[in-house]
Amino acid sequence: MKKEEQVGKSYEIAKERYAAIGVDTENVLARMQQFHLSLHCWQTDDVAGFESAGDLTGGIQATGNYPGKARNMEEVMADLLEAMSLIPGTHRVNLHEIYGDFGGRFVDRDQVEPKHFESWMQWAGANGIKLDFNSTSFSHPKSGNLSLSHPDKGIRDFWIEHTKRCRDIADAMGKAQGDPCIMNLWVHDGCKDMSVNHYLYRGLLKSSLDEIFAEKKAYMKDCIEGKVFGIGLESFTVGSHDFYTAYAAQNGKIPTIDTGHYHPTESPADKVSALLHFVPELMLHVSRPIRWDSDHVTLMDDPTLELFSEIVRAGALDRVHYGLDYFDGAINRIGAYVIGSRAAQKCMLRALLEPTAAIAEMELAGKGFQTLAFLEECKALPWQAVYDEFCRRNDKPVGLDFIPEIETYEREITSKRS
Ligand code: RNT
Ligand code: ZN
Repeated sequence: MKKEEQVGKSYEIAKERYAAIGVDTENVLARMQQFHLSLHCWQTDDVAGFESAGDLTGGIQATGNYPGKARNMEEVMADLLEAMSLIPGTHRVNLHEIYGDFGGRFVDRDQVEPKHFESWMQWAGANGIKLDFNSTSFSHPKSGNLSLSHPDKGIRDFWIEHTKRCRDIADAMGKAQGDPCIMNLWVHDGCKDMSVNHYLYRGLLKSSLDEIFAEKKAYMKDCIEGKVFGIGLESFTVGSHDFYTAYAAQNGKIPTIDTGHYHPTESPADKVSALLHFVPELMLHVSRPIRWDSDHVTLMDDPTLELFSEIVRAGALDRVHYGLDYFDGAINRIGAYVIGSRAAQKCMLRALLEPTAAIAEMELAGKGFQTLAFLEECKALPWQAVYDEFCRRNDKPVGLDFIPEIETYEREITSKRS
């Protein structure tokens, strides 16, 4: 039997199995088509960007030196299109400020303008891709341990200016694409060691944010991302989860949940139903932390399944923006993109295939064992046949068929980069 035929037959059986528990797989497939990931451009080059050849700083680290990383804008664009050609559905691209088209000149962060992203906007338009954006505080001589919370007004103003300009760029992108550009703000600000100025730093960050957000923008949305600690900034993080949660709730901003930014036994998934009662929307940075915020390639693991299930169970599918945020330089970077993106889709698919309403009713009726039995059964139902069908309908490789495609691209393109 040919693979195409196998996929079709398996799907027909899966459709019946799901119908038997009240799940309409056609409806789920239609919703999957509307599920857009925001692919983080920084997976192509280990967060290097086009500004300088300096080291990655700011408490983050990309490990591995697999050959073939993208060296310029054309290569980043080509790699993104290659990855997208192997992922079913339509997806967005998430840019960092350091990936601007600077024309070979040095454009400092307080000088950046929408024109530096003109070529990205054209490329996105031509390929039917929507863009999201990030300000960049790391890897710059003016960003030591502190940026927006720096006690020196000159340095603080530099980063305020940078972030305001990034909002202008995001706004221009949103306007051009006729859909809001989701702009994330993450600053690494923190202390390596003991500090008695925590309250001061957080006060400064708050007033910097107030200044940055003072101007209303019609075509972009602001997200703020906290974390626990960064490398070299182990003792204190100014923009902690609590800080940004309170700020977002008070100011109607969007918290970013990066799945690597919590204590090891803390559940990012559990935050969904709590935060969504107080903030308008959520942004995700789906990653895979191994012992720390290591940004390993996203997999279909329990934390990610739980996160997507909580979103679906809260009926909040359209209140969440689905960014990815991992950067593994140890394996083929296109392969990393494709595995992580498809894993995130599988998590969403499995969440959508749950007969949530029926289980919720059982739970409310006090039917404890039946609830557990259903949840347990869902793990083993033939969701994979539905994912394969999703790939087939999108004319994308089914199963492992993306491996030879990536190997060809490696042989012909990425392996030739020095
Ligand atoms: C760092 C944050 C941040 C970055 C990107 C590159 O810990 O997760 O989102 O990974 O902005
Ligand atoms: Zn992140």
